[in-house]
Amino acid sequence: MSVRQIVLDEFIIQKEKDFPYATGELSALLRDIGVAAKIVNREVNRAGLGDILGQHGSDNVQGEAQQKLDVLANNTFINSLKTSGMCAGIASEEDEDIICIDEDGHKSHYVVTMDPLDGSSNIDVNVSIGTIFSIYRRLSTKCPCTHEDFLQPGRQQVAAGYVIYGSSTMLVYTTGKGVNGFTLDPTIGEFYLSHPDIKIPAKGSIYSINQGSYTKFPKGVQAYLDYCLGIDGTNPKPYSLRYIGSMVADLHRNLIKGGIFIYPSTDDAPKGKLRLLYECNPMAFIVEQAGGKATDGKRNILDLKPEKLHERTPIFIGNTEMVEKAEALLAQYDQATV
Ligand code: P6P
Repeated sequence: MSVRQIVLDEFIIQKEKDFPYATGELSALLRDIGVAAKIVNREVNRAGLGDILGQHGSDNVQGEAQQKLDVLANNTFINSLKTSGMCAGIASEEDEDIICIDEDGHKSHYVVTMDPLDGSSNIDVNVSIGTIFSIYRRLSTKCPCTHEDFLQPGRQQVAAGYVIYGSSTMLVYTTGKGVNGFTLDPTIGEFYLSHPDIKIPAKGSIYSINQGSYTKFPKGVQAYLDYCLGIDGTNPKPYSLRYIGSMVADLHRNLIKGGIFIYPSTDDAPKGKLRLLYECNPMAFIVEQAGGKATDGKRNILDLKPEKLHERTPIFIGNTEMVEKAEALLAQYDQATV
């Protein structure tokens, strides 16, 4: 008789034993995120059937046109976290400032940063998109929470994860003791453990970057791309370019198959495009836990001290060997990537 696969909630509770002082608060918070992911999944999967496609008619704090699903996903996760009673505050890529939840004095110990729907420009063309989140222990002790609770180095994350709404919907997360992936069975609305203890392959032959911006990249990045393509003659087996334009999808593929994802600085965006709090820190925590590496071209992403809620950083993330090859070429061309 085949052993029934374990569901997300059971797994979270089982793993609580890894933390001797666990109060169950973090477990409850992770379960609440799982519930919100199921609600967003339902809307994403029927996006073409209702009036949920297209632009919302507003811009987010990044100045990016919000898709209707961006707003729905943001509100869904905020509402789920507000009612959980386990979250003291939220910083969302979609909102200019933090959202403090503890006005009623309930002393939650955790805050959440999130990109509620990353890659949303791909919604209308049915390309995989995702949700990305981090959980930190709050530093403040009084209610409400403060900005310092959210401006912690990524190394302080207690958990990080993403949901990929793709050919199947998966939730992948870490609490600092490895990375585990769960696949949603939509017929019963349960996430089942499908990818236990994910490790990024030691070698990779996929590179992911918006190569169309080649001429705007630092010379060291151009040199790395020339290496990937075999143009500089030193790479015996040129790599394959795979780029979806949805960070969660690109990173999930590279996590499973091996590869490097790069969003570097460019002439017109010296800090790159991706946000440190909402995209780079959670993904760096996950990839590092899976045996990979994530830097800004020089410094480990998780060691960066955020100064602003929406600050951006260049990112080189994936196999350690590939990231270090890119870093070596950046150093050789002595290009400051930040
Ligand atoms: P570009 C999506 O808008 C996003 O934030 C990431 O998911 C993705 O990796 C990146 O931007 C794509 O940016 O400039 O290549 O279109």
